Amino acid sequence: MSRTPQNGESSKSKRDDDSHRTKILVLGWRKAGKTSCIKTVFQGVPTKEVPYFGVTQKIEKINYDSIVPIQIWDTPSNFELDQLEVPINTFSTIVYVLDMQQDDSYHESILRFVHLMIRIHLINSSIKFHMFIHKSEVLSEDYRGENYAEIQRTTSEEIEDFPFKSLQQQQQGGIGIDLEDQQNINLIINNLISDVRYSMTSVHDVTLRDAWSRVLQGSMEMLPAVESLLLDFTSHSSADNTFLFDINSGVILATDNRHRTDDLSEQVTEYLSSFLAFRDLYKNIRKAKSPSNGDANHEADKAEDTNPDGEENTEDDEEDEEDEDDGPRGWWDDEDPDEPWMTQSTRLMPNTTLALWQFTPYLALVVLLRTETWQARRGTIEYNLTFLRQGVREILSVV
Ligand SMILES: Nc1nc2c(ncn2[C@@H]2O[C@H](COP(=O)(O)OP(=O)(O)O)[C@@H](O)[C@H]2O)c(=O)[nH]1
Ligand SMILES: [Mg+2]
Repeated sequence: MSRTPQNGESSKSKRDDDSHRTKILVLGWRKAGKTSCIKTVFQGVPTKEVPYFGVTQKIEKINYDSIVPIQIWDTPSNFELDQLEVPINTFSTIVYVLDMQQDDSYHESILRFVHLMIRIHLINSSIKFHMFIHKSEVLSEDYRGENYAEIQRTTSEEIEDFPFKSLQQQQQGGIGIDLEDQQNINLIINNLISDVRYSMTSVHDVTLRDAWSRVLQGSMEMLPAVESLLLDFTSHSSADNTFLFDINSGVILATDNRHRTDDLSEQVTEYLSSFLAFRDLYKNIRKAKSPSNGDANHEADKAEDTNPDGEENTEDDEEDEEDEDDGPRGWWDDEDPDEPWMTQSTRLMPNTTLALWQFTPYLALVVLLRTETWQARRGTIEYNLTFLRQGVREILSVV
């Protein structure tokens, strides 16, 4: 799956150039579920195939094109940081997967996480850490909550107890921080404890998408700008909440953050995935304009785009000139502004309606609002949507 038509067909050199991708390194014990966490969400592999994944033999890089292009590195068993062929600075986030049902061995896994985290943090303190406390559906609800809290508590304790001074000798002070100084150590401890994020996950429910949503949002530099556009849209449209989704993975990329709760996000994520089960029915909207299918669609669109089409022109021209080694193209390069959007609305309860628009080929906007607002103001809302779309486009084009 791919946002970028150029990845599919036109240029091998672009496909090989990963420098623009935000990189996420996935680590963890063998059989913790690393490959499952990645493939079920970003490669659309059905959950029932999870038990049949082979053991990952070598680092595998999974490219995924969303609001930002990302690359997730899946690692094999017994992976050591020294085996990385790139500096650790290459990564924006480390996701550590821990199998929560293995309560006899998870202390060992936590120790490893803490060790990795501290080593990496001392090289680059802006790298983010996120622990997926995985396979949660296996445990009973009570036991699950207990384990979850226990794992977080142990992680914090192990960070506090870490023998920082041993690293000072090992690295001969090369990290530029004096680890003999307890004040420095306290600062590092506090930063790590407060920055590390935890999510309880399972491939069998929506929690995994939610966890990825936090990871992706954490690595999106433009997130605050997109959020404020969504907030603006929500209030101008008298809606309650707005969510921007990545269609193919079903991951929320941004929300207006108003009165939002995790429960609400989960429900909306569930809604989107059940709705998307019907997505083939909606594809025809696109096909009506460009007669080809699937990825080939983009090729056809590109050919159409070479016709002058008003305001799109300047950007297209620029892109065409540097077609050889230009940066990544955005979704807007292939979109037809006159094309109708896929849209759908559901009355959930007498008073609440959920409306969805396909916002770009890769993004969907889900709006939660009062049914009477929907009935009275649909036109205004769709009018506001045009501006929201334009705003998102502007943000993405400067990144
Ligand atoms: N119960 C349960 N099992 C899972 C889950 N995710 C993965 N598994 C199982 O864990 C095992 C190892 O998964 P895999 O993704 O290959 O782990 P990796 O070695 O860390 O890449 C497989 O047998 C999966 O079926 C989950 O959410 N719940
Ligand atoms: Mg694996």
